[in-house]
Amino acid sequence: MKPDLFQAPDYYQIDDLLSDEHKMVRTAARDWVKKEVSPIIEDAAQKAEFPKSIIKGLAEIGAFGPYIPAEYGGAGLDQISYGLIMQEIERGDSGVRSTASVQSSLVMYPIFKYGTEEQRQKYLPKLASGEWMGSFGLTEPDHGSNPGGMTTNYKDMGDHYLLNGAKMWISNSPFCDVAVVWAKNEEGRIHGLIVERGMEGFSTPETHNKWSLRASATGELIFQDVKVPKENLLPNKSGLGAPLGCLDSARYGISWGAIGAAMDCYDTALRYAKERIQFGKPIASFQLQQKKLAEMITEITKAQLMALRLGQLKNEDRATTAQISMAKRNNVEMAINIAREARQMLGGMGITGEYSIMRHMMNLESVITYEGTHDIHLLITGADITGIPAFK
Ligand code: TGC
Ligand code: FAD
Repeated sequence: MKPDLFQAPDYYQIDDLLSDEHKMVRTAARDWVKKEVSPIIEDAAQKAEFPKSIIKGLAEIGAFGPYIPAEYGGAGLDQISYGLIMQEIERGDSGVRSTASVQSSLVMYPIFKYGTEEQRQKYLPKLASGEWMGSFGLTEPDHGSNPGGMTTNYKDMGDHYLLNGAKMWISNSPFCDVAVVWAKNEEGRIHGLIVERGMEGFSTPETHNKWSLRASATGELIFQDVKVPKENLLPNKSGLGAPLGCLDSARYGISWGAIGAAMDCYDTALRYAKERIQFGKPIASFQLQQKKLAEMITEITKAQLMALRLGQLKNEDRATTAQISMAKRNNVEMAINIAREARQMLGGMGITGEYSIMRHMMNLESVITYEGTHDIHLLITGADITGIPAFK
């Protein structure tokens, strides 16, 4: 792969709206991605392997629990810093950002928000340092967009719970130490349970043959009469709103992350267009190529402003689920469109692993599907503005 010459676009001087701490956090993440992710990520994606060697570095830049308080090992940062870290990581690769999103928003967040003090003390510091890795089991083979229909269930056996069922498409599952699993009790109410690797009847087979997010490990979570200790139930919230609350946090991070992927594609295409000569001129001198670049930077700038405003609202605890859906949907679509245009600008070189664009483009097919599909987010906006949910 070519050396990482990335220069971040900031067309509207949005940096002026960031604090010194925001910029410091972003610089640390950006430098780390250049040094530790860019040199290895193409190879990892080609081999379809999650590069476990980066776990320690992810922890060191605060990517595991950026907004979890320091007393539990988190970085104690605000929501804009969290967004900026996700942006920089996804600039390197969406699969690496996925690992950080799951660990932070889908594993640490529910334990912090819905767990007991004992659970926080036991799990959060180890998850923040990367000593333990987590996964989040909501989706099932027959229940993806409609998680409320889940059939994974547990029974109260007196001194423990007995868990049965299966989850599918689970990021980090093949190597996770703990899984936050959503299951129905005997009354059909959804609760979160912390399942640990090594519990009898719990297995995590890997899903192979992916053309997308190849540097992220995806798999199943299978529960066959797993005895889960009673103290592993998350007691402080139940119902579908509990997992959906975690998704709000992860989707918010993705709305920033997608900007990173888009910036990388734009920056690569801009540099290439200025250097590539055809018909005796750089291709950047042709109007059709300038149109592509001008539209890319316009869309990136709009997405940056949207994410920043959403971050301000999140910092004030005022961001709604529907606002988050709009940003996730808009920014991921923006990124995938830019990846497709940028790939064309590189001609034949665009399909090779010499450049990051094709990898981003394929990754973004997962990003536009997980954490709620593009269609589902549109319907969330539709339900919000009309008051009429059109899901069912
Ligand atoms: P609905 O009737 O709308 O809601 C059920 C209950 O939940 C409450 N609620 C929320 N609570 C907190 N936060 C939210 N964001 C909430 N949204 C809804 C709601 O008030 C209600 O509460 P109550 O007390 O009245 O029962 O539910 P529905 O069944 O009609 O579904 C709505 C829909 C379709 C929007 C929802 O199911 C949905 O978002 N589906 C998409 C599923 C999804 O996003 N799955 C993601 C799985 S995780 C993943 O993909 C990780 S990828 C790895 C990575 O991040 O990198
Ligand atoms: P379906 O729900 O079957 O949807 C198929 C199509 O139908 C979509 O286009 C959808 O938009 C459309 N559709 C569905 N319902 C409606 C409707 N009411 N109206 C209009 N159109 C509709 N899940 C986890 O729990 N944890 C994870 O860590 C995780 N990681 C993932 C990693 C990867 C790489 C991928 C690909 C997925 C991951 N997922 C994870 C699962 C992901 O959240 C689901 O794939 C997603 O929610 C969609 O579910 P589905 O694939 O079953 O598609």
